[in-house]
Amino acid sequence: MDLYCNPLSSFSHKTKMAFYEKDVSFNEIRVDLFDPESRQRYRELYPLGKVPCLKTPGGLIPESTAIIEWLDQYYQVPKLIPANPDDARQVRLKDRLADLYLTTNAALLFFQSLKPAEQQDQERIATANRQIQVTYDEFEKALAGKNDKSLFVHGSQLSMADLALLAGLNGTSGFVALDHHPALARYLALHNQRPSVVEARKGFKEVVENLMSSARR
Ligand SMILES: N[C@@H](CCC(=O)N[C@@H](CS)C(=O)NCC(=O)O)C(=O)O
Repeated sequence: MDLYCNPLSSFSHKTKMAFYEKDVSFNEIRVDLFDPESRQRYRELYPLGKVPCLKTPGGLIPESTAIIEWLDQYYQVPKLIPANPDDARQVRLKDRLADLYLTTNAALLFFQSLKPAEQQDQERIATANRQIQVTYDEFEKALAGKNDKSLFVHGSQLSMADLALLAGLNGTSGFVALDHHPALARYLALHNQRPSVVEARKGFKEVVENLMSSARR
């Protein structure tokens, strides 16, 4: 299986964490999102040009959540989406909240921060900050009172919602501090040590630093 991804992409991290958690091997193909030729070549495979995207013998699967749903169907251990429909629905909801209001806004804040102050869109930045705060509040409620052994956003086991949340927090926590969200801060510190998380984020810091130093030049 070929997984098209990029080290800067939190949605790629989320997907890679699922592969590592399940110990399923894959062939990583890095798409250089900053190189027009590489982007064009990739669009011939997947016209929307978004990563991650998984090429399976049965066809192409785009979208981080859809990839994890597929993985969970064919490689069931450990389950990342609970079998119980109510639990599954809640995991999917938290996955959506993390993707739409954390990860997406982290990317927005990051790319805005690379622009000179006078070119930054303050309205979009304010909206992103507000959505992140509100989403932090939601996740704080889900985590409050849990001990380290069951510090997962739904129930007492790792799920797709945790992968989405960890991917999102990796980006947002650099912009919106977790000072007023102690359970979330403890959650991030704990899971940042998790081997799947460490492995999935390899290369991320270097790409971020390169982009920031080119923006300063
Ligand atoms: N909803 C998608 C979002 C994917 C996404 O936005 N990927 C970004 C990188 S994190 C991307 O490919 N950006 C390149 C582009 O928009 O052309 C998912 O969950 O996979």
